[in-house]
Amino acid sequence: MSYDSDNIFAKILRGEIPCDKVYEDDHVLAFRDIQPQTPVHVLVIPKGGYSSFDDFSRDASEAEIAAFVRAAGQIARDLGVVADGYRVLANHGRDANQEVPHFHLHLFAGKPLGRMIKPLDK
Ligand code: DGP
Repeated sequence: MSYDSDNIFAKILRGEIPCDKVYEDDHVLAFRDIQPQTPVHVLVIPKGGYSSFDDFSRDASEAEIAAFVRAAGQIARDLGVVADGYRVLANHGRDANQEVPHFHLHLFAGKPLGRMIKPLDK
């Protein structure tokens, strides 16, 4: 899908709407999810215009990808969630219920998170 620069995270990046920022560098912004699903629920996004993990993994530069991965790990350390554990997750497309078409990693922590997905019915 082509990138929609009117999406809500593009507006956050342009400073048109506020966010509860937890981290920023040249390539990455991270802020708290507006509808947290866990006590710690942070969204990590690249500053570049990528719609999902699909085009980010294909088109982003090595520097953007490295910065993104390094930042996600650093954010978890800064939030103090490494010892108890955390989960990172990215939704792409319809079957994953991606709502915002700007690539983002969810970082969930702060309570036992259970199994990742339900087992398939046998
Ligand atoms: P996803 O389904 O993976 O596209 O998740 C999108 C997440 O974005 C969802 O958990 C709610 C969050 N979200 C939507 N709009 C806003 C907003 O304006 N501000 C913040 N901080 N989070 C938002």
